[in-house]
Amino acid sequence: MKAVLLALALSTDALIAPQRSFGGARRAAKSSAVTMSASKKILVTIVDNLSRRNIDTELGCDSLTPITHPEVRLEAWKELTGKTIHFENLDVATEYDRLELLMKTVRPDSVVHFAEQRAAPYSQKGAKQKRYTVDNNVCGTHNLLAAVVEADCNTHVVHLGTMGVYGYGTSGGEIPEGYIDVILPGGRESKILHPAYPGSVYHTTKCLDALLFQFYNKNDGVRVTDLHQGIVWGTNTPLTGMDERLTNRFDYDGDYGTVLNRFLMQAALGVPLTVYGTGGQTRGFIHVTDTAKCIELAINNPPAEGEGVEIFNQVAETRRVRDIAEMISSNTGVPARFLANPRQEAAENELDVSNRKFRALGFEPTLLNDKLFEEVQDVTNKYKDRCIPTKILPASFWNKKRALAAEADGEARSDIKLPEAVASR
Ligand code: USQ
Repeated sequence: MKAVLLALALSTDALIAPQRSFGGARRAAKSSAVTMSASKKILVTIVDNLSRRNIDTELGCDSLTPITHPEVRLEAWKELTGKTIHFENLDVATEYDRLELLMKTVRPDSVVHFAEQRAAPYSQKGAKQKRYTVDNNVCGTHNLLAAVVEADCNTHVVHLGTMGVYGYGTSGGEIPEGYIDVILPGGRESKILHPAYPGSVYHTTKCLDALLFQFYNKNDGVRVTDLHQGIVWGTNTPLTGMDERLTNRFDYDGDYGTVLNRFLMQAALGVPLTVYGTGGQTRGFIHVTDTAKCIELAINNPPAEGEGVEIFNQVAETRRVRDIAEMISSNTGVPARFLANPRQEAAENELDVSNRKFRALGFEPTLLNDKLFEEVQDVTNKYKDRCIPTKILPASFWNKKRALAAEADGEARSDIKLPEAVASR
């Protein structure tokens, strides 16, 4: 039996490939374990327009880890595994006809949709980046759904969403996986999508995606799994770690670097840790290897025909930003520096997230730990000469008030630099 997996890539430069052959589990009833039936052959196609590389040029920055050309990555994969991954250079958001043809030709069982601009700060940089994020993300998702319907291929769409759709106010209770039971006026009971409360243009596009999924699911029966993912940390998975040519991106800059990776990298270089505001923001975290495992679980457990959109919270644990900074500081001796927050966000929030559905499918979360921290710091040490220190400071501001606050914070900002000894080497 042959299964086809299409990965629409933009936000990652990772090779998207399942870690083992997986069964064609159709989840007839909600099962409590991953169903692995007879192994089947997986054909993987990556669809990518390489736009993340163009954004590097725009920002004058690059991944700390060197990223090879797609051809080199695919050759390395073939050399190491004997397997071929097909590559299609296609812009999902603008080349609809080619996408539809691809869907009709390949007829994939599953599509993993990563093809979105993924950085909240970049999406707040200015009108150009706001418009690009909306155009790219919303049109890309819509084109994919329309193409699934036109190709009549019954493809299961697995989408990388975000925890940020729920917002980060303190809700006073646990955030469920996607849906909440409500009592409408008149005492009517209903189950609805959790209210959307995005904190950036980027997060807003993921809320809009959720509505598109709801509509195409209701109208055309498209099967969708939306993964509300927390902040990813770490560098490689066991597969991308096999060879330097397969290495994942490691973004450390103020626009694309995510908080934990930034702190680990700053600590490795001796740069004070850039805590925004009071550091009282609580967020969900997940290691990159767990991300890959969760996607595999999602592919293996598609919703049954006629079921609503499946939503999982792809989060291992929640942590407060200043607690993470403290943990890294006490391990490394590198101090934290509290900067005026460039973002319009709650200074302090609690966050209690359910991931019970994912755990029931077999997800065993990797928690923040020193051994994995060391692995990230080894990678940062190896490539530290590629770091452009001026790119570490936050460079996008949510609004004028936040930009002015940063200007007034000149002294703290001027501390964010390499220690003399390292800088003069
Ligand atoms: N932060 C700092 N210092 C830094 C960087 C960030 O204090 O140097 C703070 C931010 O103010 C924010 C928190 O750390 O409160 C998280 O920021 P982040 O840049 O790590 O994550 P975020 O912008 O929320 O976005 C990232 C990914 C996005 C994903 C999202 C998951 O870029 O693709 O959807 O994490 S979540 O945050 O759960 O919505």
